[in-house]
Amino acid sequence: MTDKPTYDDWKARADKEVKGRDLTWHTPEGIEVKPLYTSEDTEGLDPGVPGIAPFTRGPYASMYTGRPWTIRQYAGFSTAEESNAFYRRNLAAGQKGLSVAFDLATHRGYDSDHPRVVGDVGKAGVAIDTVRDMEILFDQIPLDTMSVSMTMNGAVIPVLAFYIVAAERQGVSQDKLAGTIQNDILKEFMVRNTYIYPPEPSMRIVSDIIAYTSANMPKFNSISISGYHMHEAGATAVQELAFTIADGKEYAKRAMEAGLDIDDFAPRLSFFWGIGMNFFMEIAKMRAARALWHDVMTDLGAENPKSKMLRTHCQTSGVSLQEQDPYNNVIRTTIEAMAAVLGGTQSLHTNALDEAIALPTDFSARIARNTQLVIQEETGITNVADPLGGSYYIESLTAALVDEAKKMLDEVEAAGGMTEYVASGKPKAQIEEAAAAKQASVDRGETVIVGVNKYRRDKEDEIDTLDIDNHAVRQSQIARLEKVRAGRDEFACKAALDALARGAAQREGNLLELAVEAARHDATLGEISQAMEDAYGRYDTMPKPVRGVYSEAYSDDDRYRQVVEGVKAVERRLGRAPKLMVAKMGQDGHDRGANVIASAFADMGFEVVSGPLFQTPAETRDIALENDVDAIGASSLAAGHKTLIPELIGLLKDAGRSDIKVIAGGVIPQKDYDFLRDAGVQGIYGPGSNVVECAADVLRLMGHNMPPAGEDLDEAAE
Ligand code: MLC
Ligand code: 5AD
Repeated sequence: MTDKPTYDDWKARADKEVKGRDLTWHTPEGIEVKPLYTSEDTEGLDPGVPGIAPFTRGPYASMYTGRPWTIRQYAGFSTAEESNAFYRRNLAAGQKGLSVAFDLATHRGYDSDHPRVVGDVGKAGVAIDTVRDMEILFDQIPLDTMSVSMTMNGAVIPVLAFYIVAAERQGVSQDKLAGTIQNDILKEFMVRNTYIYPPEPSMRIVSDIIAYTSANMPKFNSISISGYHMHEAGATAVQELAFTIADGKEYAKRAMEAGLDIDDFAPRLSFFWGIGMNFFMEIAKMRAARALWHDVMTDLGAENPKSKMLRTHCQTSGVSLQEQDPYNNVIRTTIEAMAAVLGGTQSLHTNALDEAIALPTDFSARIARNTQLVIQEETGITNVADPLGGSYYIESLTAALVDEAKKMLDEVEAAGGMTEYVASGKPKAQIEEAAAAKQASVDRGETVIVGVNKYRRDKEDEIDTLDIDNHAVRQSQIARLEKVRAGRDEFACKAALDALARGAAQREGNLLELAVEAARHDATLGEISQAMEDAYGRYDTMPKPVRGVYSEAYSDDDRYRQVVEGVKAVERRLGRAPKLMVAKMGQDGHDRGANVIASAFADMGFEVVSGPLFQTPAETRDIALENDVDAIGASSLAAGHKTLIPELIGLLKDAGRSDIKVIAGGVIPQKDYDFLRDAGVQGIYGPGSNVVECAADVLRLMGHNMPPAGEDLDEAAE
């Protein structure tokens, strides 16, 4: 009998084949992935079985063999009527649960008639101002049987109150409501940015909701602790894992400090992961998360196994999808959906192929939904629980992620817990560094994106995308708001709002309970938010872009050096560095793109002024004039570009400063380019733009002609 071949035996063979080339892969999380895994890697690693602690292999014993994951497509746009019709079409076509996307005005606690949100109403989600809107949103959808997730964090109190009261008006009592509210404010301060109040009162809101739902809504998940947005902001798998588990621990500790028994609320804490293209890493991440959560909850004293059992929703990655060659996005989403399922998700959203440009159309939503239906019903994947369990690679990657995340969790603990750590700005900065490094790696072609930085087509196909008439939505919302205000008992409504304001100011009562009362009297979302804002104030932060990531990644790159030289030439001419303001107008808080641009341009020698989030065009103009900038880069990811950017250009003109160049970047459909150019926008940089080329272009706008990409430095110097 011959001896069993070892890893070393294999390595000797492989080395010969590749002539000694090092085949180790260093992942962005700093994990070394070997070219082969064997039983030697899993000695001592036993992940157990699904449904039994530590749940590494899945929360339920039978997993999909008993019940498949919930096909839960996140959606919402325009008015409640239109979103309701969209939901009902989707449910008829095989979707199983609902997931509501609210518009940006709603997220930030403003009624649709508020002057700050003129460009935001009905964009990126559905506009909800009153219980009446919520009733329309769920018209003919039975809330006692349909599980509904609502992605709301900032204005979480009024939105959940509206949902409870809308159900009441449907004849469904709150104890029957099954669903989830996102209610995860810590990650808003880190990456998603739709907070309203400062961190401390925001944390009180989270625990008041946990207290209220655990007492009154036994089937409702009080929170969806989300790594997804960190992932989208550029976090590595280890960062996403560690910061999310740390967030969960922080919420549990706060609820316990508020007097709740851990086993009374922990079974209804749920999670949410982003699933990107690093296939096996994503599967391992989900398994590692379950093992970590089990340990964290055990340490906190939980006894009920359900308290230690991590259940999760997943969404395929938005940032992994591209504007160029968009049908490739169907392939990407399929692969990511497979990772989510092989990782054992309970609920899943698959993105639509037009993600990089607009919200889904009926067509693109159908393909996205069918991706899940095909996996569920055609592949046999659901017939075995955790089919990858025992894979040498998966098990050792899972263990490596647990170890790495534990180190980061210890750091958070040493800093005094996640609220403190978030307040220090460290996790945000770490994620932004990872994001800038990733962008640099894409720009340099080290990370391949098919159809974007490799195999790019000469001419792109046009695809139909959804356009929302934001003006019409706003008009119809305003009309309904007026009707609701005219029809309510003003005295009772005011009394309920006053009680809420007192509860907020004096730390008395439960804020959700008080808001439910106000909602029963038809108080609006803006009024309920304002009642709490009076006590807490509105929270502002200034972006602080990271430095040095681009210059390091590009230290040996000729084109980069050319651009840096160009910046210096402009500097010599002007007697100061060229100045770019990076502006985020409207209520859209997606700032990964803006931060990457700010950080890269600063590295290339520009003076960068980063405007605060949520500006009006007039505020942007003021900052631009104060700082006497040469150009303004408006970053737009949520469809406000057609209103906000032209308004800014008009204001600059009125101020006699049409010399300030306005450029635009982000999620902007090609079909809007002409409109923006006619409005005076001088450069438009959609998804997939190369940041260094973008800087070269900005120099050109400033009258400094760069040689085209590809010419070397010597030619350029001639
Ligand atoms: C499940 N069940 C089983 C079973 N599997 N029973 C027997 N055998 C099995 N194999 C039971 C469960 O116990 C449960 O009942 C019921 O079936 C439903 O299963 P679930 O696992 O709870 O699934 P679901 O209801 O879909 O809940 C999934 C969840 C939840 C726990 C992850 O929190 C959720 O739906 N989250 C969605 C979050 C979401 O959509 N977010 C969108 C964010 S978009 P029981 O009685 O035990 O409840 C976003 C983007 C942005 O954030 O930035 O805007
Ligand atoms: N409808 C559908 N999907 C949406 N997303 C965000 N808003 C909506 C909406 N209104 C998805 C996108 C985005 C992620 C945050 O959620 O995929 O990348």
